[in-house]
Amino acid sequence: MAGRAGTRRIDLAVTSAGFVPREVRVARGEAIHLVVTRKTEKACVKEIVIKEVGVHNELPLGQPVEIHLAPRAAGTLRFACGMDMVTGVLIIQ
Ligand SMILES: [Cu+2]
Repeated sequence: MAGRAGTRRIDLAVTSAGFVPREVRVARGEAIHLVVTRKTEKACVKEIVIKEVGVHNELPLGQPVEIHLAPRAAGTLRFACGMDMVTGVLIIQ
């Protein structure tokens, strides 16, 4: 189990263009700490959903929201807004 020191921080912003970046690459088994900040009112992204791992968090404007993940299997995890319209992907290799 990785401690905080071994956890990589990845910043994810929500802008009028959607999630930035839209694609994040992660090593299998790597502990990551996603820090998601919604920076606009002009997007429908008011929450982030990562269905496969049961993540569903509100994204209050301007408040960083922390999500801890340690994907064990290679593959992709989609992240999306609550309506599944604005999306991005975590690529686990
Ligand atoms: Cu939406």
